[in-house]
Amino acid sequence: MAETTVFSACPHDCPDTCAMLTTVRDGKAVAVRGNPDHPFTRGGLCVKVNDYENRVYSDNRVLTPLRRTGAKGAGEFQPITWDEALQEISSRWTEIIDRDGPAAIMPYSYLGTEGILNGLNAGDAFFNKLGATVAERTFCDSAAITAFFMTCGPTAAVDPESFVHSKYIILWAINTISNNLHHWPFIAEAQRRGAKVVVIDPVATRTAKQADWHLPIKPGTDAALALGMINVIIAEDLVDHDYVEKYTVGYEDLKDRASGFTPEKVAAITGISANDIRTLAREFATTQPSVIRMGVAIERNASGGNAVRAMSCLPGLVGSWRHCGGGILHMPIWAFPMKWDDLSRPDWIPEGTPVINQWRVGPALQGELDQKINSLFVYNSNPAVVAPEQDKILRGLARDDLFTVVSEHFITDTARYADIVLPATTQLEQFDLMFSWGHLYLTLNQPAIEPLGEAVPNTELFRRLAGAMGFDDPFWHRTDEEMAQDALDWSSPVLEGIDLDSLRQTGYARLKVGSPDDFVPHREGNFPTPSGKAEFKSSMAEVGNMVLPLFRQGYVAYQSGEALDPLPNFIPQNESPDTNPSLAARYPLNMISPKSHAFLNSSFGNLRTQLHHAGEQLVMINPADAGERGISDGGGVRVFNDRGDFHAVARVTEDARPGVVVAPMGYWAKGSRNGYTVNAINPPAFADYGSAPTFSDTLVEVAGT
Ligand SMILES: Nc1nc2c(c(=O)[nH]1)N[C@H]1C(S)=C(S)[C@@H](COP(=O)(O)OP(=O)(O)OC[C@H]3O[C@@H](n4cnc5c(=O)[nH]c(N)nc54)[C@H](O)[C@@H]3O)O[C@H]1N2
Ligand SMILES: Nc1nc2c(c(=O)[nH]1)N[C@H]1C(S)=C(S)[C@@H](COP(=O)(O)OP(=O)(O)OC[C@H]3O[C@@H](n4cnc5c(=O)[nH]c(N)nc54)[C@H](O)[C@@H]3O)O[C@H]1N2
Ligand code: SF4
Ligand SMILES: [Mo]
Repeated sequence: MAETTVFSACPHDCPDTCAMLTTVRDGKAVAVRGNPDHPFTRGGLCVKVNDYENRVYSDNRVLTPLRRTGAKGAGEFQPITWDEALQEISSRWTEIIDRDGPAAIMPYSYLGTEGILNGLNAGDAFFNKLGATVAERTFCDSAAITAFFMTCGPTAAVDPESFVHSKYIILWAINTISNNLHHWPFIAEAQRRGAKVVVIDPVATRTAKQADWHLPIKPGTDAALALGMINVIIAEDLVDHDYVEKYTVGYEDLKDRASGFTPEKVAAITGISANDIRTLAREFATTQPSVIRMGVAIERNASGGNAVRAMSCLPGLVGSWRHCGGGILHMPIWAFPMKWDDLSRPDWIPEGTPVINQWRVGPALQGELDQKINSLFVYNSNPAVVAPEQDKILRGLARDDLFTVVSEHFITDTARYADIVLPATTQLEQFDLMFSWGHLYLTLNQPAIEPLGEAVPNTELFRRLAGAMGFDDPFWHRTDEEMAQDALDWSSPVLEGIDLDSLRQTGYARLKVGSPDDFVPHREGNFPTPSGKAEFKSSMAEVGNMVLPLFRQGYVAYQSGEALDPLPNFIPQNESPDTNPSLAARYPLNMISPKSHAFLNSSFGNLRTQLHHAGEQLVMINPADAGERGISDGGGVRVFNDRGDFHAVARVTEDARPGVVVAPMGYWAKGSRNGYTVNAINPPAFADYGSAPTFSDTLVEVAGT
């Protein structure tokens, strides 16, 4: 029996970007496992991807193009050929372009795969050439990135592997063991060597349970906590004055701003006692190297960007940046020498093309925005589940006059509404290269098997669409490997000695950025900010709110022009007893919707192993809140507010702090008893920076069913 092992890479939108080994027997992938040689993967995958071959060979895979035969949403289709599908798409689009202009077509995409070729930017060049509406993708980290850039600039900042050297680790709004699993061994190693691990999270997550100290903060109040820490550090003179003087700007202004955030005042806002705030600040300042690892949920509130601004000031204030394993870790992705503009071709965007933020797809499909959308093209995403205003999205997708095309592995809740479904390959059937937003390795993914049925990678999908629309630029005639040559700056010093040939030998390569035992990029400042220093007072605030090019089809970074506060501040949640007492009287509970342990966003929400693990849509509620409402563990409940409702099973547990209910996201419609999930009731409002969502600012009521 012919058996080979192929270098693969987990495609998912997860900071771990695991290097996989795929075992292929007689042309069939029979198993995947983590590459044991890879220093971050260390031979293990996770509950989502351990049986990836079952995703690949699932009976429910879409393997040919399909045309809708039943009503929209019924999920009834018949197979057609690629020629028929392309013919129909090009004739419908030509009709729409002639009648309404190309901006009536809107792409919708995110990170179904994170591959450099098939992922985030895979369709940008095509839609830019077409003149379609520019779809702004601020799904994840857009507020945090903006805030981090304003303070520290685009820097990898801390090697996650360097955490073994840390002595004080704050895991802030991150559920490492569920969402960034492969970072955990480095943290656990530090803990064994004597480090203290602190988790700041409203929920006693799997991660919080392994920590030395869990601070169950009220959602949306982290900016106040960080400012309170700054207040204590300055008041008790725990400042590294030498570092502050040489390598930071705006100390006096920050001192002024933080003076209002006394521990007592912050305790009232955050629900964390003044004593605990003092202890946290003192320990963080004096136990070096101290480090913060922030999660994505930190940004999902009215003060999210400001929280990251304040947190990013902390290491400069106490000099953590001097040490290996000290500082604040956001996303090491900035170390990868990406050529975003070559991938996206922003130069092809016709002047005056409208921009619609993807979070607003519901209103866009309802015709509530200036630009009318008459065709939606979805790939790498599942808006029916992942975006707020679910009801508007579903009603929009049901519109008879909307021409919807979805490229997918499965008939998702979105694809059910498509006029045409196109079959996409999985990672085992395609070539790609992976950057990472959680470590410093470039990973190769070689095709392990032939594409199943008529599935094609996104690269080929857009080549075919370009052909159908008559685009004949040489850009569309490149092979995947030629595209990989163009997508990165291979002459960058961080890729010295690394090329596709060397990657074929090893499967992955660490960027040439020094070793994790001596990765201290900001020992002497050197921040990639306008001043070259850590900017407590941000000079970039003047240009106003930003959305970065990679989120915008390579469009020039959008700047609102309206200047931001140059100093971090705390802004109360949009929906809270303080800001909206009458709403809070009717809907007294604060819902958050974090990631599910067994799903990857909505991916795997249809697969047996992962569904078995996740069960049906659940909501965690504290015994005190459950008792008041007569809700018992395992009982059915309705979670609702003025925007809508969804049904769930109650899990009555002290793990949720009083006043907070926790409904993991990612369930498909059939995972909930009434066909709606958390995003039916999440708000459409944006956070303070970067058009990030405000899912943690959601007031709800829960009632037994
Ligand atoms: N298993 C699994 N792993 C994943 C994913 C998945 O869907 N499933 N998705 C991937 C993606 S796309 C992303 S962006 C990352 C996200 O990774 P994380 O940032 O870890 O994401 P979340 O689970 O949304 O939130 C983390 C924690 O923040 C807490 N939280 C919510 N609101 C607040 C708040 O206001 N303040 C504080 N301090 N804590 C708060 C939640 O209770 C939760 O435990 O995970 C990636 N990894
Ligand atoms: N309430 C709430 N909502 C959230 C979040 C939250 O925490 N709470 N998190 C937000 C975050 S952080 C994120 S990142 C987004 C994630 O939102 P999405 O990126 O939309 O994530 P998925 O739901 O996993 O959908 C990806 C889809 O792409 C498909 N796919 C995979 N590979 C390919 C491929 O190669 N080609 C094509 N054509 N399709 C492919 C998969 O089958 C899947 O259906 O959700 C956001 N929504
Ligand atoms: S989802 Fe994350 S942890 Fe799981 S295999 Fe993929 S990269 Fe690794
Ligand atoms: Mo995300």
